[in-house]
Amino acid sequence: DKGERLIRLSEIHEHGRNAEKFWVFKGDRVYDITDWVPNHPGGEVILRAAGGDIGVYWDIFTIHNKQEVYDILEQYFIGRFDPQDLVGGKPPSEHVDDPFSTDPDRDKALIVRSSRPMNAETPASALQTYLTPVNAFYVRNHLWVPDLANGEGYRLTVEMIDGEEKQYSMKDLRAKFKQHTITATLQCSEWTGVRSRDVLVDAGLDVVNLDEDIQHAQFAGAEAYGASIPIDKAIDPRGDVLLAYEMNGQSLPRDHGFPLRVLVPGHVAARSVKWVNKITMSGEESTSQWQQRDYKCFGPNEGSNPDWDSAPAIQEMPVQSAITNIRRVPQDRLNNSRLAQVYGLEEDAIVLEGYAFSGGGREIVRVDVSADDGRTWQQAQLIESNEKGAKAWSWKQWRIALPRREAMNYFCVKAVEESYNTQPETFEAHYNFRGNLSSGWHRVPVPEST
Ligand code: MTE
Ligand code: MO
Repeated sequence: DKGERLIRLSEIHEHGRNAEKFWVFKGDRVYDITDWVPNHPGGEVILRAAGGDIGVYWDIFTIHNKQEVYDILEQYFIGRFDPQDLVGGKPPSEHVDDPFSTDPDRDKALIVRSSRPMNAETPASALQTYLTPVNAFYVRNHLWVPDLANGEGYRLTVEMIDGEEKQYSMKDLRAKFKQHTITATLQCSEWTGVRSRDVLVDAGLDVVNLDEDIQHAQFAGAEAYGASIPIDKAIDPRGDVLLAYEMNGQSLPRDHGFPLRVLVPGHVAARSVKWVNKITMSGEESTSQWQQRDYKCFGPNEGSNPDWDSAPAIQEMPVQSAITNIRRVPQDRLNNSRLAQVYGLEEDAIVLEGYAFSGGGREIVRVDVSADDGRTWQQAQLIESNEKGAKAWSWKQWRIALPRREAMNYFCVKAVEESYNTQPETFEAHYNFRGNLSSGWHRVPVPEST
């Protein structure tokens, strides 16, 4: 195209991560991405590419290979690569180390949604047990898994509001503080470690006369992730915030934060920072993308460009429930089963199973199930569990048997927690473009085969 600015490679190199403006190229097109950096869903990690070829990073972070991402980049077009700098008609290739090359191997049972970064779901079959097995536990990484060898060189730094710092090795944490185990749902697992409260007190925090300037505990992960929680939660002896080094009684796997992660029970899992290497007492929330942007919620009408700053970061989770299993039990197999007795069934039945959960340690007190699209309801049996921790940090599993002939189009479930909060009837009513906190009644079509 005539009239397009031609840009020398040396000029692009001058707009690296320490410059005022950040330039990148892709193919022979050059972009000034300065204004995009604060909006980048992956945070400031994008600055790795500043001053060079962003294409090689997209080959690594393959999540970018889609039209909406190309469209965003195009908005920042400033000119073309000067033909003087082309080699064989192409921009010179640049080599970057692939940070994902040392990611751990994963269990084949996981349902992989993206592999770089790794995002993988627990298969429904692994949700039947109360404690989800470690190998089937969902993985949610925003970046790569940091390679921290055997954890021996690992240090946790705690910074007070006056800048005073104290460091802990894994040995220090294990030797110095009382060990605690809690059962908590990210989906669901048991977590062992030491209390953040104990470490903060040891590092010099006066929890009795708390400095009013301290409002948040910020956590930094060893790759580049970060998030924060209100200080009250971090120091509440019954808040059970752990610096965890074990999961279901075994050492944390690398994907889940080896050697140390924060575990903030009752809060959105985004605050449970993995590979945590720094805790900072602060008047402010974490400035990370994941605190300021992604994990917030909006009204159905607010569209995809909402007022991010006025919405609070998601912390405690709302009440939610789901159906995970549906099976038909013919009358002759009901015999005198306890479920059949509880529900007074003497005919073909459908047994439904699932879970219910609420944040903030608020216990699930009731689970209502409907076989007729939400017209009439019955209460499911809540299954007892031996959960550990000061409050109800973990899901409740439930089970119900219903007469088969009552099944209409949909099975529905909704849960009620101890503050009598319950779930909205429809997803439409609280749809938001982030898709966050979608806690409407879970509806599952009545399967043909039942
Ligand atoms: N911590 C770091 N350092 N990096 C991350 O990408 N992802 C967060 C949180 N902590 C993340 C992190 C999010 S959004 C979730 S849902 C949980 O980790 C997932 O934990 P899991 O992978 O152990 O299931
Ligand atoms: Mo998450």
